[in-house]
Amino acid sequence: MFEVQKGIAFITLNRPEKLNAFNREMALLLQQKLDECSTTPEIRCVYITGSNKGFCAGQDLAEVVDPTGIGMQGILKDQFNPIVTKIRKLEKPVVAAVNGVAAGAGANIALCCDIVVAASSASFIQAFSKIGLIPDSGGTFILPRLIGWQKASALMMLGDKIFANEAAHLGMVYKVFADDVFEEESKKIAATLANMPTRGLWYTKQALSWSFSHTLHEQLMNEDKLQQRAAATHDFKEGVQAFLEKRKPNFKGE
Ligand code: LHQ
Repeated sequence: MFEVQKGIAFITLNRPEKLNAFNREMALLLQQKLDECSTTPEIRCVYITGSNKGFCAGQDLAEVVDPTGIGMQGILKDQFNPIVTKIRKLEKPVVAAVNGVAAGAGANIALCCDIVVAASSASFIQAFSKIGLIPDSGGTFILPRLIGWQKASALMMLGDKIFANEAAHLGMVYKVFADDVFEEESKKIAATLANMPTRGLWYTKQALSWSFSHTLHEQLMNEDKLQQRAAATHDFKEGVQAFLEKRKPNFKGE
């Protein structure tokens, strides 16, 4: 499901009977919607959640073994890798609102988003090892960077289910909200982001991504370059002006 409201694109993974596990159709549709988010200037934040009680149970395993289906070939190349790449390259903040269980590729797609929040009953499972696979969808890149090698290694090898509070304690999740206020609170975060200086947020996202593969010296130069760009935006001028005039800024995302 896809809906745009007040600068936020709400994407709901919607195969509730399978805890929103990805079949090929849903994976390609998500890619299409992420492209739409990228090219629509009015969209200034993307909010991804799951319908009903799950967030996403990863790949639909029934589709993998279906003799008439696509099999293993191309699942990562055509389905999950482009999703992760599109989220990381999207020049707008992406919020993962993890409302329920997030397993396998579903967990790692959530973790690659810019801000991950979870309902207190939500859980995360690196389910891959339980079926003889390796963690994919960027999990081996992002999880050790979020929580450290040792804990990532244990979660990935044991395939333990961890609940939202533990995930937050480990550093996988920004905030946990009680189930009854989760939707409201997580949408407030998206609303805040949609009214912020969108270009500056994109440069922040870029700088953070680059920090994984650059030295401090290179990163200082990257920051300088990106800061020049941020300083050239309308929103920087507006932010400074509003501060000096002691009023609320009116950012346009430009
Ligand atoms: C499902 C699924 C599912 C189909 C729940 N598929 N039906 C990359 C490369 C190539 C190939 C494979 O994939 C990948 C990337 C990956 O994502 S690999 C990891 C794939 N995901 C999993 O292994 C997780 C499988 N699911 C589970 O372990 C459990 O369902 C979890 C722990 C997520 C939730 O457990 P419960 O809350 O007890 O729910 P449930 O198991 O009863 O599931 C509810 C329904 O959803 C059930 O159907 P049914 O008809 O019995 O009501 C499940 O069969 C179905 N479902 N996940 N991935």
